[in-house]
Amino acid sequence: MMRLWFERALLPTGWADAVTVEIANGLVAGIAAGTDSADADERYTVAIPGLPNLHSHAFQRAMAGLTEVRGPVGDSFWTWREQMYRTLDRLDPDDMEAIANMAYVEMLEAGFTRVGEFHYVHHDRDGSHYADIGELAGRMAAAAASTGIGLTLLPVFYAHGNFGGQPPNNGQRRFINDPESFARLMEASARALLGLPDAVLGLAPHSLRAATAEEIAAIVPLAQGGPLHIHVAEQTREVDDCLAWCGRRPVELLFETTEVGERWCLIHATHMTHAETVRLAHSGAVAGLCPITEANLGDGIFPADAFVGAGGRYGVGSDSNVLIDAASELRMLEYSQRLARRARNVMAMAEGRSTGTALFDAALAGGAQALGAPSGIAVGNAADMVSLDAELVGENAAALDRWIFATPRPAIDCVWRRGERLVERGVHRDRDRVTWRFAKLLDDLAA
Ligand code: NGQ
Ligand code: ZN
Repeated sequence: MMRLWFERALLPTGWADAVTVEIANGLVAGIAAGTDSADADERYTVAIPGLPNLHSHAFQRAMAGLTEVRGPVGDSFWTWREQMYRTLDRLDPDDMEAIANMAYVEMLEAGFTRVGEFHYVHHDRDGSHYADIGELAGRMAAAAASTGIGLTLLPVFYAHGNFGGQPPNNGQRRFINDPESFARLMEASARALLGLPDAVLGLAPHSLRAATAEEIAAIVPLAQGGPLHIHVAEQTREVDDCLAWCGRRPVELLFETTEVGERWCLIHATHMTHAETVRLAHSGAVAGLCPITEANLGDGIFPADAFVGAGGRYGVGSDSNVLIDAASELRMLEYSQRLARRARNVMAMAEGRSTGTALFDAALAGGAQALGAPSGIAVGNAADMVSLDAELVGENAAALDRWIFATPRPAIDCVWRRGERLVERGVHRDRDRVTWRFAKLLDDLAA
């Protein structure tokens, strides 16, 4: 049994003072407020729960900052995707693991304690299957094991290049499965997670472009009750292509062909009519928002006020990992709403409510639902916690608002996963080793 003491801690009931957290076997075993610090093993200032990062493509961290130079014509999401496919053509399993290690170290340093890895690169560089079809899934699990981040692995089903079952293009060859090979991939992925204490296995049809409704129906039972994720309506071209093919919009089509409920997480869902927005909100599914990536790729702005006003649930993800930072995701989400609506404190939703607290609470609960693992500092939950630098964020109720909106440099001091302190003074214990390997890989890619 270990005891940590905090001057202030954000508990499910709100802020509490002089809090002792008891930890046993990686779980929170007891919480008491108004306690004496003398009995504690270690003392800290401000504690908040670790945040779930509900959507990541770890390998894309290798191209962060390398796609910001203008090309010959009309730079867009689709030209970025071509660059992404070209990067991918060169990565082998060791590279994939090294990049994931880097991304996961940065996630932990940023206050994310669990990641939903939307894992869609499965095959060798020529498209042939590895001897173990779960080779690369295993590399994601290995990166989670060595860095210590919690993992919800979402093996991705990808079979087509666009709506209507069109054939995939050459850049997509490493992603492709049919339902039969995907079933083997799911078995291999379950094996890869065996050594990880609280790993969760779900699955993800990549998008309605890459999977038909029939295929989605065929693979969903393989999740055995686990989380189900899908990209949807991120770009207006996707909406136009869907309308041209079937006369319906992507979110509409998904609801018509699939039973969408609380196990589902719809990534982006940027372009929805009001009716679609309300339908998604009422379904109980989570909207997986990736505000920094959506801005970076020029996707558009999610109709957050209508969605949350209708009771919609959301969480945040770092997606392309162009910048890994929990506070910045929440800030970007609020600021995009302010800019679009020429208003302030949009996501607070109620008079007297702090915007930072509303954003954080929603992302904590939505992320937990989407990743199939509870969050928050509560008895029985994994002891996944973050301490903030009290000098930067202060110690009053405004700490979350200051952390999200008003802190000029990283405010994270320590991060614990299952009670183990992985980050100290803002630095992960493996940072040097992981960074060295990652820098070498970037040099090789540039050569
Ligand atoms: C992905 N990324 O699968 O990595 C996608 C782009 C696609 C984002 N949606 C590719 N941000 O959607 O076809
Ligand atoms: Zn994505």
